[in-house]
Amino acid sequence: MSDLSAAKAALKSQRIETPSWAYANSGTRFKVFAQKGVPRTPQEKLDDAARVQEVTGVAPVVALHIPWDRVDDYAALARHAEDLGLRVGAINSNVFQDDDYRLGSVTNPDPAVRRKAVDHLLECVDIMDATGSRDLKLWFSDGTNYPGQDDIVARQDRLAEALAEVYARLGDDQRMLLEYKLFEPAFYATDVPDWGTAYAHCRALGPKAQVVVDTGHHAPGTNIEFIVAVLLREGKLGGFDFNSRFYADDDLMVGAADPFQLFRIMFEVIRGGGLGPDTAFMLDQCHNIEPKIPAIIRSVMNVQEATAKALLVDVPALREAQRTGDVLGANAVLMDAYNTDVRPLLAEVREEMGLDPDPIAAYRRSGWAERIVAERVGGTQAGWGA
Ligand code: LRH
Ligand code: MN
Ligand code: MN
Repeated sequence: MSDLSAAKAALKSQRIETPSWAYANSGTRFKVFAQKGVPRTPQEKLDDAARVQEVTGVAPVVALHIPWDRVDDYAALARHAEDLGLRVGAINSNVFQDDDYRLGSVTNPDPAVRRKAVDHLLECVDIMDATGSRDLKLWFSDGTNYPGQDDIVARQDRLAEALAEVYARLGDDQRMLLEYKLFEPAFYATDVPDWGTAYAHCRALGPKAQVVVDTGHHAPGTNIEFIVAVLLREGKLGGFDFNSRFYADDDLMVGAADPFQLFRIMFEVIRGGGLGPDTAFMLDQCHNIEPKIPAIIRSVMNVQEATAKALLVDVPALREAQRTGDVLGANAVLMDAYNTDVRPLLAEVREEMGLDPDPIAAYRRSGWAERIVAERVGGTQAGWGA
């Protein structure tokens, strides 16, 4: 798309979902560095998310994580979101932080543990009903550490059975997003290690089951945009967990490590018709050493910049170069778009949306950072880290 007004319209309507846990303290397995002013409750995480939305205008959706965001009254939490101009995004389930899950959750050899895990997933669907959330996000830490520890295929069968029970519980407008991850915490065989395994389960389940691509969950060198293109072609791309990695599942700001990869991903998203609301553009990040709210604003801007560049690709010129076998010409079309400075275009888009052209500066001026340091004492940990 090289039509500027169409590109601007697409940028204005794109929605980026921020994760509640990115607002809270987090760390590595070695240390959680507590920051001043972090939220103490799920409500306060939403209060911070509203500041990101205020200055970016494209981040009105907030993903929750259960039990990290456990409250007595989820409908009231959703009303709090609504009062702030937000809505509740994906409900992220957690069947990885309990002693019972040492040998797995839904793939555990013990049926009682599997029951407990499935009951949690069903509870997450209840929370979706109460909050109006569309997406149930499933990530399983299940797997084995040693060859022979358990039967690989039996574990797949148990997984399929659990997913089928949860799938049957979904409402008409609800979806299940299945996330894959190559390794960690299982080090020999993860039960959902790759997009192929996730795809096979989703395909068997039906149209409400979709794959979610966490950009940090692949082996180094994996061509993630190829996976995105194939999933879109199959109608099975449910969304993204965006973040950056240098080594493993680093959960750094999206677009920080490899903005070119993010551009290539967004180009395939646009090419495959995936920029609309059927794709959940979620962040899944932890800001361990940097200030959290500005880091989330920066991440939203990084996604917007990659999207803007991808929208600027001269597709007719690209197709012509491809048709005539002009290898260098085709590559040059993509690189021209990637090398365009889209910051003035995004500043214009923001001004047309009634926003400050510089979201970070607008946030700094708002005084919110000073206010939360003064008002909030004893922030909570997201649930990550030691
Ligand atoms: C697992 C994961 C998954 C979890 C989130 C906190 O590594 O990416 O999405 O729910 O981190
Ligand atoms: Mn993730
Ligand atoms: Mn992860």
